[in-house]
Amino acid sequence: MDEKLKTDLQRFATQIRIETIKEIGTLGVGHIGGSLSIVEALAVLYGEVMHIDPENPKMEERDWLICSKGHAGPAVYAALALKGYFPMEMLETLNQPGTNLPSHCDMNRTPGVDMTTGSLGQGASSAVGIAIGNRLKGLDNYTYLIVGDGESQEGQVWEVALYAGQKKLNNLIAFMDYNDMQIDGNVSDINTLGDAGKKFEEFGWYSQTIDGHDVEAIYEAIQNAKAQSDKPSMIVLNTIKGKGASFCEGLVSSHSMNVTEDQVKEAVEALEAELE
Ligand SMILES: Cc1ncc(C[n+]2csc(CCOP(=O)(O)OP(=O)(O)O)c2C)c(N)n1
Ligand SMILES: [Mg+2]
Repeated sequence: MDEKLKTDLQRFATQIRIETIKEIGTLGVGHIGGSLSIVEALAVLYGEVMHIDPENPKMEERDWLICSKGHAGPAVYAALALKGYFPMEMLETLNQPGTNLPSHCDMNRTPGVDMTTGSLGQGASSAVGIAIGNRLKGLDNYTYLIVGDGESQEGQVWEVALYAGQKKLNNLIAFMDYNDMQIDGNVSDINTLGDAGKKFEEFGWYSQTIDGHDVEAIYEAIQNAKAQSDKPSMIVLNTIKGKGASFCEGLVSSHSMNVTEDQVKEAVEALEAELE
C-alpha cells in the first residue's frame, strides 16, 4: 500500500470516528463502543475497496455491506454521510423521532444501508442470501459482512458458516469485530469463541486474524480474500471497544452509554488534532 493511500485511509477513519462521537453526543446516549471498534474496517471499505456510487446507492453491480451488528449504525451513518450519500446535517437526527437514521441499520430509511439489521445473527444470513443471489445473477461483485464477537455466540452465525463454506461463496468477505466485549462483560469469560478464525476454517472458509485498527493490514487482508477462488473469507479483527474516545476506550460500559457534551468536546478535539 502506498503511503498516501495509507494516510488518506487513516484520516478517513479519524473523520468517521469524530462524526460518530458527535452524532451520539447530539442524542446524549448510544452504542458508542461497538461503533468505534469497526471504524478502520469501514474506512478501508468505503474509502477504497468497495465499488459503490453514492449518487446511485442501489446500483445493481455495487458491492454490498451488511453490518449485522446493527447497533453500530452510527459509525456506518458517519461513513455514508462523509461519502456523500446524504447531507452531513442528517447525522444530528440520529435516533430522534422521524429520523432516517435509527439507532440500528434500516435499509428502508437510510440511503446506502444495504440490509436492515439489529437482531443479532440475522444479518449474517442475509449476507449469504445476497451473495448467492448476486452470483446467480452473474454479477462480479462482493458482499461484505461485519459480525460482532458477542453476536457470534448466536447459533445462526454458525449455520451461515456451514452453508457459505459448502457453497464456496468466494464473493462473501466477512469481518468479525473481535473486541472481546459484549453487553455485560468479556466474550472470553461469558462464552468464548477461542480461535474464531480456526473455527471458520473448519467450516471451509479462508481465515485471517489481524489488527483491526491497522488500515494497511485490513486492505491487504481483503486483497488476500479476493484471491480465493473457492472459499468465503473471514477476517478476524482484533479491536478495542470504544477505540479512540478517551472516555470509553476499552470499557465494557461503552456498549451503550450516556455521553456528555464535555466528553464529546474533549474526544473530538483530540481527534481533530490528529488531522492537523
Ligand atoms: C438476537 C438478539 N439478542 C440480543 C440482542 C441485544 N444485544 C444488542 S448488542 C448485544 C451484544 C453484542 O455483542 P457484540 O456482538 O460483541 O457487539 P459489539 O461488541 O461489537 O458492540 C446484545 C446482546 C440483539 N440485538 N439481538
Ligand atoms: Mg464485541
